[in-house]
Amino acid sequence: MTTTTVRAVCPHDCPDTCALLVTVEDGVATAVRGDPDHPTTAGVLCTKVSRYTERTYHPDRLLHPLKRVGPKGAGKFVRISWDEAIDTIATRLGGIAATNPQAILPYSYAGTMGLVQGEAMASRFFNRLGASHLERTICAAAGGAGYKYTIGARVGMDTEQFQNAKLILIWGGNPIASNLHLWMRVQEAKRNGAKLIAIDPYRSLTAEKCHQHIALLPGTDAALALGLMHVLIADNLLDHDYIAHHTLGFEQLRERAAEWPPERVAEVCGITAGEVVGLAREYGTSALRGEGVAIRVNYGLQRVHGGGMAVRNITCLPALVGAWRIAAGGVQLSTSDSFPKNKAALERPDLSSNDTPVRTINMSTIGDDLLRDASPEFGPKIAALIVYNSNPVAVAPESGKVMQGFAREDLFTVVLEHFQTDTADYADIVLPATTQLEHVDVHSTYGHLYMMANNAAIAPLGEAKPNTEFFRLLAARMGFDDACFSDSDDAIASNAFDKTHVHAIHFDWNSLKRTGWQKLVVPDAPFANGGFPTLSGKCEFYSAQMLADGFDPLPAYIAPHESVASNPVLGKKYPLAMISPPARNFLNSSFVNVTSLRATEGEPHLDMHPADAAQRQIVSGDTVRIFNERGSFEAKARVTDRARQGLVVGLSIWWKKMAADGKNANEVTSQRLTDMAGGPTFYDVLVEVEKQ
Ligand SMILES: Nc1nc2c(c(=O)[nH]1)N[C@H]1C(S)=C(S)[C@@H](COP(=O)(O)OP(=O)(O)OC[C@H]3O[C@@H](n4cnc5c(=O)[nH]c(N)nc54)[C@H](O)[C@@H]3O)O[C@H]1N2
Ligand SMILES: Nc1nc2c(c(=O)[nH]1)N[C@H]1C(S)=C(S)[C@@H](COP(=O)(O)OP(=O)(O)OC[C@H]3O[C@@H](n4cnc5c(=O)[nH]c(N)nc54)[C@H](O)[C@@H]3O)O[C@H]1N2
Ligand code: SF4
Ligand SMILES: [Mo]
Repeated sequence: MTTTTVRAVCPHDCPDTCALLVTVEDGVATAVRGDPDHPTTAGVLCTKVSRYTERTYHPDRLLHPLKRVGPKGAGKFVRISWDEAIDTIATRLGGIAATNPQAILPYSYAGTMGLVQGEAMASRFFNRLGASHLERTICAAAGGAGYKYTIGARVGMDTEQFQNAKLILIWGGNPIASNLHLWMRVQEAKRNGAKLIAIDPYRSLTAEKCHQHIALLPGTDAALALGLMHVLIADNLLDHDYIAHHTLGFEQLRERAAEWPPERVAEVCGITAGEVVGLAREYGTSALRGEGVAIRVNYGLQRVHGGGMAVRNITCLPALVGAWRIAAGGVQLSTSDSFPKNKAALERPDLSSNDTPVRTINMSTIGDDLLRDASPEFGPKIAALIVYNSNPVAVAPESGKVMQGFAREDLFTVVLEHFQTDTADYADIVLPATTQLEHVDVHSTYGHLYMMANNAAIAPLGEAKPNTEFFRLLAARMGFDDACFSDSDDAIASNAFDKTHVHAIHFDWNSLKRTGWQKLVVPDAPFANGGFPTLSGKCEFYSAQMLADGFDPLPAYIAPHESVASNPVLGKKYPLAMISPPARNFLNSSFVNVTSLRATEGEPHLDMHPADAAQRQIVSGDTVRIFNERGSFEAKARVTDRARQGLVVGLSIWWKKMAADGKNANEVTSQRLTDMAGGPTFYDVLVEVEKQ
């Protein structure tokens, strides 16, 4: 027997992007471990990916191309050859493109975060074809925009510094479930005497392990941050020197913050004024003592109407108290802009023709957009969808409309997948894709600062092909003969980072493949001496750019679209706020079909407060129906004070076909968008719940 160890990378949409060691015995991957030498992975994987071989060799893996023979959604398919599949697709897309290529739309997200199997060959193809452009908003658009307006880029604290902090705010995130390797550092900080405070409407697995939990109403974080500014200013808990040298607009901010005394904040957030004052004083005094005060702000809090502004307001806090002065202080939303990705080389936007402006479709409104007819404003009706690295029928909001759109008989849909997902059931052609063990890739991350290389550990299973190979074959069949359509995956990877950029000056693909990972060249404390990547070079409390873009230039509060306070009429009918954050054993909708992981989650649950349950004669174990005007789904009630009163929580994202009623939480979520950047508002939802 020959046994080898192959260096790989976890491809999933998770900030941790772990370094993997894959054991291969006679061509079969038998174990996946975390690399003990990689500083953030530290030899530990989450339960999901330690079972990666179970997912890879799953008996339901798609191994051959398929074409649909039953009605859309019924999941009836027969095997065809790759040749027939590529011919059919080229013919259909060619016909549509002859009239208007913008009737063709890619739909993809982060099923793999790899820069090669993500938007490289795929984007080249769609650019060359002249297809509509997909705005990839579904996760992080609003928060990213709010963060960038304030400090210029998605750059922040290094995860490897959190263990040195003395006060850590876990704000709108549940790292035990979704950012395990940050949590390991936070635990180390706790052992060193740090205080941990969770800010979350739900007592998540993480919130219950923190010293303090502030359970505010969903969608009100922007007000809490304004209250903190108010107290910091009123109590003079400020780093005046840092403010003077490295920020813009403090005087205007002072006036704005004055409008937000703790009592007003308490009313809006559904917490006490004491909680606001206490949090501000701890934050300010700890920072002014020169201790590390760290904020891990996550995407949970920006899936609401004012999500962009909420992240912006929070991002102002470290500059007020000079937290950035030391490496263990500041804020981290995402590290992604630290990576100088070579987008032009990967995606080749220059292949687009300059004659027609490209139409943009927001992936968060795919339901409405699939149902829209041609018009001068909208452009052509969407006639073809190529789906890869995503499962929109399960994950996109207002699912009833998404399914109606996917069910259109006149829509031609191709799905590249590992499994027969809810989305694949609606495809005309399903193509088997390779998993991370079967292809090559290179990764940047959004939770640490290492460039990562993934080697192929095993040969593709069945007739599975990498996403890149599908687009190569299709490009060739459609007569696209540009040289870039012949690039190998290694050739694409070798240009992934801009070697002229100081952060990646040492990037060399062949050596990265051997070592597996390499840290970017970045300072430990990125803004110790200011130098923010904004136009002004400062942390912008006042943002002229925001004003130019039609926003309030100062931190503000934007109420949810749907809450009892902001929409009392709707609140009367549907008095409960619903959120559907990630379940620990799933990764979005990935892994729901891995039996051992699904068994741990059990079945779809709805956590509700005892008072809300009693009012509706609901007890734990009852099947309940959660509904509003958009739709309904069923879950098993869990009566618990983990959910604050007025809030229900359905951990997600279930495959619809694995739920008893064939539905999931997205039946009731809405397609209304965030204040900034067109993000979805998954956690800005009112519902009513009744016993079935
Ligand atoms: N196990 C697992 N890991 C994952 C994922 C997964 O599905 N499962 N998903 C991955 C993805 S795609 C992402 S984007 C990342 C980050 O994923 P996030 O979506 O940030 O998820 P969480 O870290 O679970 O944090 C969400 C937390 O925010 C809370 N929350 C909801 N609404 C509000 C609000 O209005 N205010 C505040 N303060 N809190 C609120 C929720 O109760 C929950 O505890 O995680 C990734 N990691
Ligand atoms: N109600 C509710 N809805 C949500 C959220 C929520 O918290 N609540 N979270 C939202 C967020 S943050 C996100 S990021 C989105 C995530 O939505 P998606 O990005 O769609 O994530 P997944 O559901 O994991 O689907 C990814 C699919 O890609 C496939 N895949 C993985 N690797 C490859 C590959 O190499 N090739 C191909 N062809 N396919 C591959 C997987 O098998 C999987 O089916 O969901 C959003 N939807
Ligand atoms: S899902 Fe996240 S924690 Fe789990 S192995 Fe992948 S990167 Fe690591
Ligand atoms: Mo996400």
